[in-house]
Amino acid sequence: MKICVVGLGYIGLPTAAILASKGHQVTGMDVKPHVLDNIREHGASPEEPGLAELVMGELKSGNLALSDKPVPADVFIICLPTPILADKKADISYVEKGASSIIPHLQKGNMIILESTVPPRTTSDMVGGMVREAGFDPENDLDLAFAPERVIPGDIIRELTTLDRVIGGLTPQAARRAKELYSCFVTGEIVTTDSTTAEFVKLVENSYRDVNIAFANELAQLSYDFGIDVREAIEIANRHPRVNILQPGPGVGGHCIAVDPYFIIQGAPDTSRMLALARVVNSEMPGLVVDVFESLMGNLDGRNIAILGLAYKPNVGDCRESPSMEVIRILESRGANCRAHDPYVKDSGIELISLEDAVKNADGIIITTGHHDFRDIDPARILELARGNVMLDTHRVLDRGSWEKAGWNFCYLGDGKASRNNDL
Ligand code: SAJ
Repeated sequence: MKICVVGLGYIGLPTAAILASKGHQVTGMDVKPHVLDNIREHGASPEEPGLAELVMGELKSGNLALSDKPVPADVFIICLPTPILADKKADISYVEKGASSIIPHLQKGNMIILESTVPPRTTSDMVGGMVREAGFDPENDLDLAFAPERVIPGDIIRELTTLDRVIGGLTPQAARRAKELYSCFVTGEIVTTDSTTAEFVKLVENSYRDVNIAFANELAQLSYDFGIDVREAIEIANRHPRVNILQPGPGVGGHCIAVDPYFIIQGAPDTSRMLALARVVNSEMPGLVVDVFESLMGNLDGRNIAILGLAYKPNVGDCRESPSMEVIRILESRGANCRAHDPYVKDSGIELISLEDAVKNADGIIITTGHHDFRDIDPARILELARGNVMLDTHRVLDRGSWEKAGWNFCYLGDGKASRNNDL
């Protein structure tokens, strides 16, 4: 089949390359010239195992072509971003532009598949409405489907091909046809439904995780009320066969879990009470981090603070919606001078320096991302460089015993037992 993949980001590019590897004639299209240049030169980021080789191989084989405009095809797959606006509503303008750019190429019998995470009813109302305006009957002239991705960056190729998928069609025939296409590379089960249910399912998966992390984070907040160590309590509670509490931390980041619940909330704000509250609890965590730190350090005004970790989660370089940024913002609003180090992050909008430079003359240190590399930091060496000795580990990556032995005033986030004597 001739397939045009619109948007060559972290989902569009691997999807285009995998479809090409199954013998389809794929054109990957992106409006950004530097995205196309990068793909031509490097294939893909080396952080994604196997992807660059796959892309390069398919470009060479001729099954994958690149273009800055959509081309006529049997199937159009839209993989464009849906960021969140300042008012916490979904920004579907990229999807809207992408859909309108393929309309001049549409012919009866074509299929349009939307992969971008969108508010429920976007496939039927927005995409359906656009094709109707262009003179097509969205149910009879075309097949419209929604096929959300579920992959985790760093393991995209494996997850894209092996995870179960949900595909929702505007009609049962559209769902069947999209399933047939995806069956060429998905070894997991493909469950079909209507497009609005599939949109809802995608949002529910990430909202489920957000609510569960909020539960763990609320326990961390409660640990200071009751003088318990939250991780110890969770570990013991999780021994119950039907209890599986997640881990608390400095908040929830990333472009999915911290964002997707709002796509449900915007459509039904009065009913989405638990989702909204989970967002509130998780968004409070950077403030708790700074309060705990302040209780250890005293007044933060004029203090030098080293922030270790800007990425939103361990061992990746992605800073989108990272709680570390909010921790820095709050510290600076209380007069602190922050210096940040992250071995994975390349571009964050915040100046990044070496570990040594970040901790030099620091009055205190906060571990804001649980990068495994941080386990190798030598506490004695860091104490020599620093000016103070306060360390707050929000992810429990460091070994408290060895840091205390080296002379650090060491604290884990959510350890209300150790904070009993502090004025939190
Ligand atoms: N986090 C905690 N405590 C935990 C687990 C995670 O505080 O116990 C925090 C992390 O530190 C991070 C945030 O949550 O800040 C999100 O990280 P994550 O690893 O849970 O998820 P993402 O955002 O990298 O990827 C999610 C995944 N969704 C689910 O697990 C339901 C992934 O499968 C989706 O494909 C992806 O969102 C997406 O694109 O929607």
